[in-house]
Amino acid sequence: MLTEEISGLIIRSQSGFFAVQTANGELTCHLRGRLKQGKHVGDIAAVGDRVLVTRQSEGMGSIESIEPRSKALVRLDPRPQGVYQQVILANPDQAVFVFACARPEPHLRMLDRYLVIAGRQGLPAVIVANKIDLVGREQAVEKFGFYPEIGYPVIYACAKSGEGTDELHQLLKGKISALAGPSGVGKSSLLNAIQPGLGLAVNEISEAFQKGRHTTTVRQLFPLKDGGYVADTPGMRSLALWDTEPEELDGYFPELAPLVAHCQFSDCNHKTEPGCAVRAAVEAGTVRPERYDSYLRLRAGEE
Ligand SMILES: Nc1nc2c(ncn2[C@@H]2O[C@H](COP(=O)(O)OP(=O)(O)OP(=O)(O)O)[C@@H](O)[C@H]2O)c(=O)[nH]1
Ligand SMILES: [Mg+2]
Ligand SMILES: [Zn+2]
Repeated sequence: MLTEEISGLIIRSQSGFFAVQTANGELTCHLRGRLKQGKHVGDIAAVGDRVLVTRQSEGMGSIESIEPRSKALVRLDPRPQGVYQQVILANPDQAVFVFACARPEPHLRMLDRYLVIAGRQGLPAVIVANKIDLVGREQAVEKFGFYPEIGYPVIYACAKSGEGTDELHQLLKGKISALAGPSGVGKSSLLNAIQPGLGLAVNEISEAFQKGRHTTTVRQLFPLKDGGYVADTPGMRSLALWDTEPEELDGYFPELAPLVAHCQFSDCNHKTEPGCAVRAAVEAGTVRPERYDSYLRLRAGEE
């Protein structure tokens, strides 16, 4: 007799086991042997993958098939037998980047790098500017206010007072979100403000990650009570721009992308060439020098 296949979502992975959320509860699953056959250059199944499973015994099951991923956050892991593609998160709907207005000072070049990574993976990105209590809204807008103009919404928040947390909650609802940001900016505090205990749970997982146990670490999607999941993605920084060609990079700077067609030379590097439309825009003040600087540094392969 054939066992019935049921659909589910991988919400946790640890040491070759997967927790799959189905309509009838959670099953701890392993991968069917045939899925592992052949040569693999990356994770076969990952958190965020939609799968078909069969129930084996009480609470246990097998993953029979994996739906093709729409997109994935991938981290390259150099191994002796070649570079391995670790899937940090499959099928994310959006990236949410949390920075603090102060303590720690926002490192906007890092944010720009994150934005390129999100763009590269086809992910809409939203910025959360937290700790507005430390600088006041006006100064916060001075720092982050130009991002919406180039296509990245900003939520101004204070985990302490709860300001902006409803807006963040609305953003996360019903979606799979990859959350990232430097340490100490208030990611856990914001999640706790949205749902008590959520930040704490996320912290435990991300601490294990930061201890460097990248290959054995647990990855997890945290469910929101009213639908949707958040995944902490502490490895965001190491999500290399590996296969990004320098010429391709301007495509991930929304304010630069439309300019390059107007450069005098089609192979313009936007550095010293005459008739460069990008540099002209920087000089005219329509492109922010900081963003241009981020662009040049990323293009040069800097971190
Ligand atoms: N003044 C102020 N402090 C905040 C705010 N949000 C968080 N904090 C404080 O900032 C510190 C770091 O907050 P966390 O929530 O642990 O930061 P995190 O981003 O989760 O940090 P990691 O887990 O290390 O990545 C804590 O002492 C919080 O109390 C805020 O809106 N205003
Ligand atoms: Mg935290
Ligand atoms: Zn140019």
